[in-house]
Amino acid sequence: MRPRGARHVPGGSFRMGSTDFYLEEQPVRETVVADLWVDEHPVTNAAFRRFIADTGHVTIAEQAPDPTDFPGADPELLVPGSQVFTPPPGPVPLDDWTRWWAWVPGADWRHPDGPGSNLHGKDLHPVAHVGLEDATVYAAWAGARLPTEAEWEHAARGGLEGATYAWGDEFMPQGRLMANTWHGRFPYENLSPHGYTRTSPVKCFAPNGYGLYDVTGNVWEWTSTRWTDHHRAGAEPPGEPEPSCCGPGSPVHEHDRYVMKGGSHLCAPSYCHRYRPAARQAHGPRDTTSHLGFRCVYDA
Ligand SMILES: [Cu+2]
Repeated sequence: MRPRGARHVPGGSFRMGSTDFYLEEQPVRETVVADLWVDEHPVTNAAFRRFIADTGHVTIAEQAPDPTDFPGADPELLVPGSQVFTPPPGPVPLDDWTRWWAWVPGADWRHPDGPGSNLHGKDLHPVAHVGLEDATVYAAWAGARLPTEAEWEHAARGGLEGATYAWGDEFMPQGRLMANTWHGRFPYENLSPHGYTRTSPVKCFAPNGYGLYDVTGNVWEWTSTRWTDHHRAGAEPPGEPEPSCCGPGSPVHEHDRYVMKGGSHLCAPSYCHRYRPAARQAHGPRDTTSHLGFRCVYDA
C-alpha cells in the first residue's frame, strides 16, 4: 500500500559516490538497496506542527543544553537556541563558517530566523532546526523511518545512473533553475533568481525521475548513517575536509556524526558544490540549523 505522500523507488544495484568532486565521496562502488517508498518532499512545517500537536514532542533546539556536555561554557549561553544563517555585509574568508552562522537564543522550528520570526506563509516550507532525534521520533510517529545514506542517494539519483545532478549533467539545462541553491558571491551576495533567499516551499522545482521533489538544495536532509570520512574500508582518512558553506562543522568525534545529504539553499557553485546526490556532509546529531531538515521512507 502506498503511504500517503510517498513515491515508489525501485531497488537494485547502483553506483554510489563520485570521483569528480570531493574526496569523501570516493571511491564509486556498487551498492544494493531494496524497494522503498520515499516521501515525495521534505517534511514541511505544517506536517511537523501536526506531529507536535499530537505528541507534545519538545525539539532539541527548544531545550537548554546540558552543562555537562559543554564543560567550561558560559552558563548564560546554555539556553535553548539554534544556528541561524546570518550573512555578513561583505566578503569574508571562506574557511571560517562562523562568519555566516550565528547561534541565536530562541531560534527553533517555529522561529526559523530567531525570536520575532515565525512560520506565517511558511506552512509548506521544509521544517528546519530539527536534530537527528527529532527527525527519528517524527518518523516513528509517521510509521516510517529515516533513510540510510545509500537509500537517500539512490532515490535522489532518480534513475539517472552516474549523473552529476539529480536531473542530469548540466546545472541549468536550457537556463532552467532546477533547485533552490545559492546564486551570487557567497555569503554576502544572494541574487536568488528563483525568488527565495532562504528556504522555499516544497515542490517549487521539477521532481526527479522518481517523482521526488527538493532532493537538491532547499534544506540538507538527515540520514540514519554514521559518518565516515570516505567509503574505503580500512584506508587512511583523506585529510582535512574541503571547506563548506554548510557549517557548522562541530568539534565532535567522527563516530558522533551522521551523514546529511542534498545540499541546501546556501550551497554556492564557487564554494560548496554539494547540491548533488553523491555529496555528503558530516553533522552532529544535536546541531540544529536553519538549513537542515529531513524526509522519511517506508519499507516496501
Ligand atoms: Cu553547501
